[in-house]
Amino acid sequence: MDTAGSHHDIQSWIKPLRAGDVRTLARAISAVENRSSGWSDLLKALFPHSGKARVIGLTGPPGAGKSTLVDHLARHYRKENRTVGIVAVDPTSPYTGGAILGDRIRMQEHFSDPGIYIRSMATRGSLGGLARTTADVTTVLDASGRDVILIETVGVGQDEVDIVRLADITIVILVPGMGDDVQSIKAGIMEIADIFVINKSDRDGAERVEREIRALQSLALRHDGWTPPIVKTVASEGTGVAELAAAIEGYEAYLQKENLALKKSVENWQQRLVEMLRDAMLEKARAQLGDGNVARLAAEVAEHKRDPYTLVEEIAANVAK
Ligand SMILES: Nc1nc2c(ncn2[C@@H]2O[C@H](COP(=O)(O)OP(=O)(O)OP(=O)(O)O)[C@@H](O)[C@H]2O)c(=O)[nH]1
Ligand SMILES: [Mg+2]
Repeated sequence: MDTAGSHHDIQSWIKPLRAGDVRTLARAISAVENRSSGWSDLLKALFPHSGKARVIGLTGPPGAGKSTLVDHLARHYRKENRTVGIVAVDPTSPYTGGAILGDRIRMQEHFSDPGIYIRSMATRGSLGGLARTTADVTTVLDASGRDVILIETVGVGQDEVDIVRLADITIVILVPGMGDDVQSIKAGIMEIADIFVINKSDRDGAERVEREIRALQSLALRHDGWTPPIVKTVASEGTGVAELAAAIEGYEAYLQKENLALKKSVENWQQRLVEMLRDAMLEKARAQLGDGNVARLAAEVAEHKRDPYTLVEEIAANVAK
């Protein structure tokens, strides 16, 4: 495990990191991911240099072809001479640090190209929460000068909704043969899609998925007036990738024209600031109470010797001091 070390060490990272040094980048990401000492100083120093990257989130069910698509998109952006950072987040996996086989294989393929940096993250309940850690890692990549950041995450629950909220552009990947599953896909996922991809369109049923998406779209129009395009792909053959890249460009143009990127970012920060504040306050309260005392207080409440309302008020008042 890398440790960030002293404040002085961290300051010495800023320059190489901003110059795009990959080793420093890897170290900085580890420090942030592991919450090694000095992680917050690092982010404080890097934050002013972030905000330039285009962040694209890709989510969808397990095995939908997310990694394959990310891979093609990365190559596409490299051809345009843009540098790419890839964060593969698996909220369902208990493993962390490149334990995802498919991503390892790709990592080797791209090894010779420092213009593509890939990082895998996992472990639900990671320090500070997976969504927050992903956000912080994205900030590091952004500050290091990556032009495009692709965040891949498995679509299963709230965590990845939070994760894709980080993105400027969210791509939801569906596949044929999900039956009525499109209907049961969480409403949240439908709402966050800026672009739909029907991957594995070489299989039967792609048209049906398209019809289902259109039906759902007609029920709930987006408040910003954007109708998410539907792109059919066969990622394993690279088919439709150019169309997807064009759809991304189309949405980028729309964001710019309507000045929506900032608005989205404000909404995102509104939520993140509350979460960060909640975490900080809770941490302070825990530190003040001390470990054993929570159990003792819980026992007193359980035995009805104390009421929890007054107790929480008192603790909150102390934290605010
Ligand atoms: N037939 C077909 N197979 C595909 C297509 N795209 C990807 N695959 C295959 O589907 C499998 C899963 O692809 P991945 O890219 O790893 O999917 P993923 O969504 O990243 O998977 P997880 O990260 O494990 O959720 C691989 O064997 C791919 O080769 C496609 O368009 N058609
Ligand atoms: Mg994958």
